[in-house]
Amino acid sequence: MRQYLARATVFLLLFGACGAGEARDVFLYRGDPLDAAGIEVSAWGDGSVRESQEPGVTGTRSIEFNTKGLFSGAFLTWKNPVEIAEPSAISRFDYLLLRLRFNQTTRLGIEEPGLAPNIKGDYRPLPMDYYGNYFGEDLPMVPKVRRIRVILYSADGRAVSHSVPVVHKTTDEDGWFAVALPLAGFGLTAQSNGFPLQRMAISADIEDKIWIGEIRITTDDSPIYVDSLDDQDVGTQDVIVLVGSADAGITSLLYSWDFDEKDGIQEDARGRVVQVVYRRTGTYTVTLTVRDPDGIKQPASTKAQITVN
Ligand SMILES: [Ca+2]
Repeated sequence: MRQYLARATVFLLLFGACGAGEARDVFLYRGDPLDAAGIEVSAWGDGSVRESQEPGVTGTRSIEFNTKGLFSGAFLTWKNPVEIAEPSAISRFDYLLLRLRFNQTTRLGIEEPGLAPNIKGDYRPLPMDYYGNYFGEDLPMVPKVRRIRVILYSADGRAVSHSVPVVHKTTDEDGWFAVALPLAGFGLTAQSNGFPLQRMAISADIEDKIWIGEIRITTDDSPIYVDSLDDQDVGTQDVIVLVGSADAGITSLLYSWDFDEKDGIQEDARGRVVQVVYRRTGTYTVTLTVRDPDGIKQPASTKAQITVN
């Protein structure tokens, strides 16, 4: 009963703060002309930025910027600061959601092991002849950019920064990718006394041209769901390609694989698509664990049996 009352109170608070029971949504940019939106853009470092006539997600315009790395891109400045972390409204499931379109895309492949965030955006193609359920052409096109970095500046002189991996999933039909950075990842919580956003800097880990179609604060508490993997019978020396699939709303996800449960769960490979060769016969349990980089949500995992004959 106590728990019920507490939940009811939270519900009322949220209801009161958001009105009409809607999810918390604070729009910062929705594709309107920049003049009308009260936004000014300027280059960050050796990046460049301009208003584009390319339609945004819902509006008639978008913001086009060029980045050459994590310290190069665009500044967006709001003439009237927008409160994004109102203490009575903010939750740990609040995200800064960017809808982005990338100039350079590539076929999803196998991640390079030990990938550093700012080295390169290449995926290794799948082996031509491998044992598995997927063929290369079924894999989605994904941005070459692997990481987006954002710095937020408040009207009262604070600056907070964060970066997230770009999610490896398909776009909407117009090619927009959702890239969501949790406010908690910026250190913004109910204890932050709000955050009147005045300026934002945005960059990416590799050189690219990127369009911003929408920017908003939104809530996403949908849990991480991992699709089950199929058991497989293979031979020794077969190259097995495993493709993970998971969903958690707009949240970026990291895929971590262990190829043999018998010696415990380690990270033998990472990424949505991985390859493994078993050299000895036997039965192996593969474990895929999916988590969000900021640990906002509960990790989820699934297992499959690989029988090597
Ligand atoms: Ca293991």
